[in-house]
Amino acid sequence: MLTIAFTHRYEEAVALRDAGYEPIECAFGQHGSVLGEHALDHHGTESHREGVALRACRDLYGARQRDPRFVVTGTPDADAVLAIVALAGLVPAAALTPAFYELVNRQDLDPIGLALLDEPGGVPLAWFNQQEHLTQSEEGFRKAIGHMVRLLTQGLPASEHAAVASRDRHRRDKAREGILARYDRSGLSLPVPEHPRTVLRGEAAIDDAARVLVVRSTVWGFDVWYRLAPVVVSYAARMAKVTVGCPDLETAELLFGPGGLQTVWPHLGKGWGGRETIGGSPRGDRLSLDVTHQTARTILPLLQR
Ligand SMILES: [Mn+2]
Repeated sequence: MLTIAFTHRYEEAVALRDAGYEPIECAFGQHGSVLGEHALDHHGTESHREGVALRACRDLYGARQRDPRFVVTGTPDADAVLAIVALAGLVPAAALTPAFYELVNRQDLDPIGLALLDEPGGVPLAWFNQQEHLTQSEEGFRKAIGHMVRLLTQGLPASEHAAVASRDRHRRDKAREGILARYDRSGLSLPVPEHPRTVLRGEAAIDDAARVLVVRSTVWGFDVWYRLAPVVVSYAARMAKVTVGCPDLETAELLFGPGGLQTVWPHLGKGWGGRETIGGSPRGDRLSLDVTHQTARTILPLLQR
C-alpha cells in the first residue's frame, strides 16, 4: 500500500522519518534537509549528492517495495516522483531506462540549459512536465505518480508527440509576450532579439550588453528569458509575487560579487530573500506590477559588472 505523507513542516518530516518513512527531497530552507536511510536529497547542504531519481533508479530499485511509505514536500517534479516509482517498484525494473532517468536528472539540475524537446526521450518528459494540477499536496504527488507509471509502462501515444511540441511552443510564445523591458547596466533599454540561441551565463553573459530583463509571466519561461539577460525580474501574475533570478551561481557572483543575489535581498525590503541564484518577494504578500519595475531599478545600481 503506497503511503505518501505531504508536509510543509520540518518537524513533521522528522517525526515521519523517525517513524520509518523515507523522505524524498525534504529540504526545508534554513532547517536543512531531512534524510532517511537512503539520504534522498540533493539540495542545499546535500548538494554534493547525486540526484534522487538517478540514485533510486540505478542503485535502489525496489528498496522500499515492501514498505512503501514516503514523506515529501514541495512540488511533485519528475525527479522526486520517478524516485518514488523506482524505490516502491511501481513499474518493472526494465521500464526504468538509463536514457530516461539520466535525462530526468539532467533536467532537474539544469532546467534552463536543456532544450528538452531536442533530446532523445525529451518529449515524454516534457509531457509529464506539462501535466496540470500537480499541486504541492498528497493529491498532487499521487496524480504525478500515476502519470509517471502510465508513461513508463504504456509509453506516449504517437499522436501526443505533436501536441507536446505545440504546447511547448505556445508556452515559449507566452513567455516572450510577457517581456516588458530589457536593460543594459546603465538602465538603458535594449531591443529584444528575435531568436537568441543560448542562455547567457558566465563570462558570455558579461560580454553581452544586456543585464536585466523584466517580465510579467503567466507561464514558466526562464529557459526563454535567460537567453535575453542574466538577471530576470519576473512578476507572476496569478500569485502577484516578484521573483529575481540568475541562471547559475557563477553568473550571479560575477554580477553581484560573492554570495550573488544574497547581497541583493537586503536592498529590496523586509521579507525579501532566497538563495544565491533565485528568490523574491515575501511569501504570501501580493504585490503590484509596479513593484517589479521598482525592483529592476533597485537592482541595476547593484551590478558590479
Ligand atoms: Mn531534484
